Amino acid sequence: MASNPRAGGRTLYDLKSLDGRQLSPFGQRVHLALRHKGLAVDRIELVRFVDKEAIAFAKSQTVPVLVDGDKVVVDSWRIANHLEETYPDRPSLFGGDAGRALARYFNNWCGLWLTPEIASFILFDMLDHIDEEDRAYIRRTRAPRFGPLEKLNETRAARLPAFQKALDPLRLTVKQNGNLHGATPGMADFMVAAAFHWAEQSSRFALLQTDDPLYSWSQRLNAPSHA
Ligand SMILES: N[C@@H](CCC(=O)N[C@@H](CS)C(=O)NCC(=O)O)C(=O)O
Repeated sequence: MASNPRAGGRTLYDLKSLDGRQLSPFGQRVHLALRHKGLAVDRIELVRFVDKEAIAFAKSQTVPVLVDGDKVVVDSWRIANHLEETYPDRPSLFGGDAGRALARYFNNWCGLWLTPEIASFILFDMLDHIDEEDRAYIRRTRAPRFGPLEKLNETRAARLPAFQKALDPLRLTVKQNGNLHGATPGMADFMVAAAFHWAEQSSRFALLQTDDPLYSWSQRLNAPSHA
């Protein structure tokens, strides 16, 4: 956590789309965490993928970056921890240390599996919502991992059933608990649901059938005001 020379209020640096879409799953999870805690954002600074100088003050190459008073916090997991520690009297994101430890699993699962997996279905379509320079940047930086992005769309329908099947443990848990965290959603829910929100914002390709319990759960959590 660095100290911020331009301190004051609460500012969130998030990804910019051409048309006001939420194109960062990591930004969206911070929005959900802030809302859960009842904390407002004074300013949202939208930056393109290529606008690295806009977040250089935070020594970061990625968004989200939260400036909260005189604190600069980089990385959504760290932001969640910062919010939990700084605002302990607000509704909890983790429900204690054990909940935080288990939520870390979901942070890793999202980072290592869910987000790249979802990207393989929607990344090519996401190019429609970013400008020319960002498009070139995404193509160049994602090709080593995904290959040519248009090829992904040729195989995605055939890959979908395996993806949906891999969500069975998540689906069953949500069915049994209501949310991952139980009756009240917490950070694990926000991290996972935000990834589905990103997919919806980026592409018309449906990852979940509308009768899937994960669909209604994700819609509820990402809705402008969720229970
Ligand atoms: N672990 C980071 C990941 C953040 C991340 O990957 N952000 C993407 C946007 S969704 C980004 O800024 N990418 C910039 C780039 O690819 O150069 C977090 O949880 O905040």
